[in-house]
Amino acid sequence: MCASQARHPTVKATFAQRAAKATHPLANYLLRLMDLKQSNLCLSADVPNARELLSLADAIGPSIVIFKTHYDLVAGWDYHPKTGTGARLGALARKHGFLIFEDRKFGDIGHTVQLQYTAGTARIIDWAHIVNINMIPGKPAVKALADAAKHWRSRVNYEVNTSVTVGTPVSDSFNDNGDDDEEADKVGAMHPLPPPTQHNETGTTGRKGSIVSITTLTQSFEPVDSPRFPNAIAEGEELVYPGIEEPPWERGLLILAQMSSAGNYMTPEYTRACQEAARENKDFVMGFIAQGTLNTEPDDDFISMTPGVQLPPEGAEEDAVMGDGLGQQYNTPSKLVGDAGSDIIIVGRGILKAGAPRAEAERYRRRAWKAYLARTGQRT
Ligand code: BMP
Repeated sequence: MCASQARHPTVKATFAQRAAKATHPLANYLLRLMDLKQSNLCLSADVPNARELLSLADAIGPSIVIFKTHYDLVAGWDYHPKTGTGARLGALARKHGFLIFEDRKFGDIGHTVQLQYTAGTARIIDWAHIVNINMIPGKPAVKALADAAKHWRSRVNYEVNTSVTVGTPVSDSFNDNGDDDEEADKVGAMHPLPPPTQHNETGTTGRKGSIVSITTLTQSFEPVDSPRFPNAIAEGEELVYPGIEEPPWERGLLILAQMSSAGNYMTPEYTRACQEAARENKDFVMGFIAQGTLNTEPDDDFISMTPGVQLPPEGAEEDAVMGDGLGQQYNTPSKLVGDAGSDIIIVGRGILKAGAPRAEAERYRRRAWKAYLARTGQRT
C-alpha cells in the first residue's frame, strides 16, 4: 500500500461503519452482510457443470458472501429465466445469504457490452447482482453498463406477459422471457416496453394492444414486489437467510484495475484511470478487482476484492504459497487483507481442490476474517 492508501480511513473502519455511510445500495447491503456473517470470502466457482455449481453453492453458501461464476465455462447451464441455473442460484443466494458475481470481464464498445449484459441467451443482469469490466475500451463502456442497469432497474418490478391471438382473441398467454421465444427478443431489455405509469389506474394490470396482420398482440404488466422467481424454487430453497432482508434490485459493477497474473499489462497509470472511472460512476461502480485497497481520495469508499489467494497447508510457512504454473500468482489472506487493505478474498482452487471443500472454505473464511479484525484494530 502507498502512504495515501495506508492512511485512508476505510482501512481502519469496520464493515458496519462503512455500511452506515455507503450510498450504493448493493455496497451497503454487502457490507452489512459481511458484518452479519463474519465473512469476507468469495468463492470462485470454476466447476465444469451446472449440477456441480448448484450443489457447491448449497454446500459452501454458509461460509461466503459472494459466489463468483464464469457461466461460459459451465456445461449444461440452463438459460430459462424462471427455472434455469441463474434462477436456481438466486434461490440458493437468498437461502444462504450471498450475492452472485458473474466474472464476465466485459471488454467491448458501450453498445456491445450493454447487449452482452442485458440480452442474448444468458441475460446476465437478470441473475447476477454484480458484474465486472475490463476497462481497456475506455470509460464510456462503464457509463454504458451503468445506463443499461438503470434501464433494467426501471422496469424489472414489472413482469411482462404477452398474449398473441389470431382472429378471435383467446386467453392463452406466455411470458416474454421464455428462452426460445422470439417475442422475448423483440421486447428485450434494450427495447423496453412502455413504462409502468402508463398502465390501467384502477387495477394492477395494464394492457396495450396492436394489430399485426390478423394477429393481436397484447402485453400486460404485472407488478411483482420481490426479485424471486417462484417457479424456480425447489423444496427448501424458498428459505431466506435470517437477520437481513433480501438484496436490493440495484446492480453493481467492479472495475478490473489490477490483476493477479504474472506479467499483466495493467500499469499504475491504467489503474489510476480505473479509479477515475469509478469515481465518475459512483451510483453503479461499487468497487474493484485489485490486489489491495484502491481508496486514496478522501471520499473514496470502494470495496476491493482480490483473486490470487491460497493458504499453505495447515502448519506450513505462509511463504510456501506460490503460483499455478500458468501465470496465476498467489498471496495469503493476511498479506492481502491485512497488509494490502483488500476487503474480500476470492478463492477458487484453494477450496475446490481440497479434500473437504466445506471445511476448507471455513478455514479461508476464518483466516480472512481474522486479518480484517486485526487490520481494523478489533479483537481477534
Ligand atoms: P483460483 O483461486 O483457482 O486461482 O481462481 C481465481 C479466479 O479469479 C478465476 O476465476 C480467475 O478467472 C479470477 N481472476 C484471477 O485469478 N485474477 C485476476 O486478476 C482476475 C480474476 O478475475
